[in-house]
Amino acid sequence: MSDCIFCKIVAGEIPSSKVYEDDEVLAFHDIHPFARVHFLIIPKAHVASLADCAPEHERLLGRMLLLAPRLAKEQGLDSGFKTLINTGRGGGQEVFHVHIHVFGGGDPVRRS
Ligand code: DGP
Repeated sequence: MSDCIFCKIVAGEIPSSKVYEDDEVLAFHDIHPFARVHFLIIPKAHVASLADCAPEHERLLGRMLLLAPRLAKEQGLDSGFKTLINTGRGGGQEVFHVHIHVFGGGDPVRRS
């Protein structure tokens, strides 16, 4: 989608601090971290939110979720981490390209 910030990151039109990339998934550090380590896992293909995912996205969502512990460990979150998926305006979603927040480190993180 031409006006989607995360699609622009996928396309390399906006720089990002990359954590992981394969042909379907990209992970990069959040620009406004709320923990010592905070990155986002996104699909490269545009899907607006979790509520817009369909059965065809099941495998992709599973892949994204399974990447969380692996990448968290690689980022030094050895003792654990939090995951968050904001969905819809009422769910606090600001960027309408589905993403998993993965964050932790430092003091315990309480944001829900
Ligand atoms: P959410 O509220 O779940 O939609 O969170 C969107 C997150 O995306 C927010 O924590 C800040 C992050 N973000 C927004 N724009 C950019 C950007 O251009 N680059 C990066 N790295 N992160 C961004």
